[in-house]
Amino acid sequence: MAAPQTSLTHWGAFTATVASGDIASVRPLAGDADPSSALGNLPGSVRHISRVTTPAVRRGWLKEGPGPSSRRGADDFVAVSWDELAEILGDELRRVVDAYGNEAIYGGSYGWSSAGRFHHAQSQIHRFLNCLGGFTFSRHSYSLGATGVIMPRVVGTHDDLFKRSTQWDVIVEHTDLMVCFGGVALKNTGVNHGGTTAHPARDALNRFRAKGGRLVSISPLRDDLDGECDWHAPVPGTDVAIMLALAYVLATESLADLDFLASHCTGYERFERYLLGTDDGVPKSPQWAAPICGLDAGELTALARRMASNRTIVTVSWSLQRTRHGEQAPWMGLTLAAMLGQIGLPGGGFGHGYGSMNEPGLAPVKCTLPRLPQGINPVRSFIPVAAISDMLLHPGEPFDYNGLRLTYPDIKLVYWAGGNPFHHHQNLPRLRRALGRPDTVVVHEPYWTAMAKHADIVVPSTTFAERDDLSGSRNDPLLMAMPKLTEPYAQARDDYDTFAMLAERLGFGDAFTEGRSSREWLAHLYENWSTTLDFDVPSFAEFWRAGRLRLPTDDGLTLLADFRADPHGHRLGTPSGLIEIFSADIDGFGYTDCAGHPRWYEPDEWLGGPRAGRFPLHLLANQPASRLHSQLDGGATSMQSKVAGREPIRMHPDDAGERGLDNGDVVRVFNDRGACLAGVVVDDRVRPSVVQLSTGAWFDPVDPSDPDSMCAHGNPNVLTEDVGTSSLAHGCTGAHVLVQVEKYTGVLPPVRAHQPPVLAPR
Ligand SMILES: Nc1nc2c(c(=O)[nH]1)N[C@H]1C(S)=C(S)[C@@H](COP(=O)(O)OP(=O)(O)OC[C@H]3O[C@@H](n4cnc5c(=O)[nH]c(N)nc54)[C@H](O)[C@@H]3O)O[C@H]1N2
Ligand SMILES: Nc1nc2c(c(=O)[nH]1)N[C@H]1C(S)=C(S)[C@@H](COP(=O)(O)OP(=O)(O)OC[C@H]3O[C@@H](n4cnc5c(=O)[nH]c(N)nc54)[C@H](O)[C@@H]3O)O[C@H]1N2
Ligand SMILES: [Mo]
Repeated sequence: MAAPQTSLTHWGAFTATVASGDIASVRPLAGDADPSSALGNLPGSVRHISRVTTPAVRRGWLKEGPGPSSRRGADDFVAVSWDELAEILGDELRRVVDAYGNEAIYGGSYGWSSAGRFHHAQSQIHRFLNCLGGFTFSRHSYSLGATGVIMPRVVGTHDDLFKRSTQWDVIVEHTDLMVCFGGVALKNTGVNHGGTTAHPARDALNRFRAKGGRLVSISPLRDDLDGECDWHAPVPGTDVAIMLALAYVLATESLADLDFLASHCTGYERFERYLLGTDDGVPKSPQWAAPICGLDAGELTALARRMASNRTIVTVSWSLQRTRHGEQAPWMGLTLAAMLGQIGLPGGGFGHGYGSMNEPGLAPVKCTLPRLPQGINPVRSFIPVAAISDMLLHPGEPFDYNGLRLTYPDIKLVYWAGGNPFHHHQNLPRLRRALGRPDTVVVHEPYWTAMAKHADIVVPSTTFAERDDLSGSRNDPLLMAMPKLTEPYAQARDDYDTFAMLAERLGFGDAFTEGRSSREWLAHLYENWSTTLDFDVPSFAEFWRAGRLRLPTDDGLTLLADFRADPHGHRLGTPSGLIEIFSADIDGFGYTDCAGHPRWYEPDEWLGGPRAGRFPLHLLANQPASRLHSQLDGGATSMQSKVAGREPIRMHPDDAGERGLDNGDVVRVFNDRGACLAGVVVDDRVRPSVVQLSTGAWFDPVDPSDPDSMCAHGNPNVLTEDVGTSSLAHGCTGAHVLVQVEKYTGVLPPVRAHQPPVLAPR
């Protein structure tokens, strides 16, 4: 056994022992107060049965050549050599570019891949495709699709809401009351994009309580805020109605800070007409909200008064914007905080994403980070990221996005590296049909995910454990060396080496590699970066030997403190320079699903609407506690969470009893879009009429040749609707869906999700 080595993932840093070419054990980094249990998925991940061991081509594609096909996801694969792969893939890229132009390549390639800065699959593929002449790209993320469009328009930024959020220490010291829409789900703070070396949120909440701070959690799940708090369990998706009711009390009881609204905001008067019902005759009072949200009007009134008489921070989790009309919750949360007048005061104001990611509440580093230059994309064609199926199914058709009228391009080749659309996208039956449309689908993957199984050309990638890299995350004080832990498994290659090989073949090898090996790139990125700093750092060799480098951080931040102190000197990046409670620009777009000020819209997928008559349970497809998305779903922590081999579905004892269900039963979860199996966990911490089935179980169609086939494993995206948040952002709406649940009485299909497909030699 080699000496233990330290490395890191998006869910934490650790020291690993390695044996027989695989990770044997991991220990969290010393000093991490609350390490993520997902570290338990790492042992055995290098040689897991689901690894892609060879370059492979779908049999039908090899036989018939490029073209639309309904066989994607159902066909066998043929193993090919690296030389054959280079020829096949190089020729196909050339064919598509020559015949249709670079716009016909979709290279948005959304996904989290691994934590290193250099072997970041999305950066690698974008650099490669830019060298090839460009590609149709995607904007924003599944995480923050709505926020990424609405918040820059109304508060001038979205990144700074997280990067420069009010820090935990400031909250502990100054806040009296933390009102948390969506709770502060500690399971999610395990994770940070780019890696994280410490997890301070749990300790911060405990210190906050010990100092007398009070927590209010507004969430359908009790354990979204672990430990003592006032829990209000609303009907999911009704937070905007709740916030309006709180705002109404502030407005009508002279508790709103009119000075702050006049000096730092614009458009309050317009909004207030809506709030009071001046024009529509509907005052958005607690009495109005109560039947919508299922909370008591008196309790809402009392909460509003309490908020006004304390140093209060209003926090909105990211989940609230991953639903239809998702623009409204962060906008209305900001508006509510503005009415309280505490934005920019220590411990008061607004927060977005506490308990969504580790980052909010942590100090940002005072510098940029090393980054692989991606080059320039001359192609202007793009989609909002969650419009992938719409794009593939509707080439040439117009669509609305953020005030623009755009057209979907005609995609011939889809090229993915570092993401799993069968994890992240909604309505998988529709996605399967959409993926039947292009001529060719290429996927780089370490594992046989459903996306790899739906590809025509599969390229085996190394994992982070099989190559040298370095980390870096904007709110993490440590830059970490990520040394190779073991040799690449089977025929896996670094994405960089695959792209370098293809670039060479296509005639732009030097432009892509600049003559550097990946190890030389690491030193180059580090050294280039170090020249941009106004402080000294050790040489790359010294950094690599030490294994980590502590970066200076900006401590003690309060979100928007500068703006509060001097709204003219620190104008926001909005048209008015102020917080826009009314946005003339958005109003001018004339969208029926996103007006000029925050307002309540009834979603289709909610318990108060007609659809609930057929599908009476509200399913929360939230982030899994046992892993990051679909990554390492076959690992120990993830597998231990399964029930009868299926993803657990949590439900209230009343809903279970009504259906004759008990712990350990396998159920069919269904609606008119699809169905999946799941394993029952009965739990009174779930609000009645709500069920929770986290994302991430690998999609496992019982009949792979039928796009509507049931998933045997429990992937909630067979159920979710593929619709954008609104015409403004077209963000992901996967968080919520209405379903019915019944005991599964048929013969249980085996779970084959982690098995590789049939692989024949050529
Ligand atoms: N219903 C519903 N759906 C959702 C959500 C929800 O709340 N509800 N949440 C959404 C959110 S917020 C997100 S961010 C997305 C996440 O969606 P994704 O980011 O697409 O999910 P991951 O499982 O992280 O996929 C990363 C893939 O990269 C692969 N990988 C790892 N390292 C490498 C590498 O070095 N090279 C290559 N080529 N591949 C690598 C992994 O094996 C894995 O398959 O899901 C979204 N989908
Ligand atoms: N362990 C783990 N952590 C993760 C991830 C992971 O895969 N695993 N993914 C990471 C990523 S990429 C992202 S973007 C973030 C996402 O962060 P979030 O979007 O905040 O995460 P979720 O777990 O989907 O939702 C948090 C909680 O919000 C509650 N909620 C859902 N709908 C509603 C609603 O309508 N009203 C109210 N009041 N509450 C609601 C749910 O009960 C849920 O548990 O998580 C990150 N953290
Ligand atoms: Mo995300």
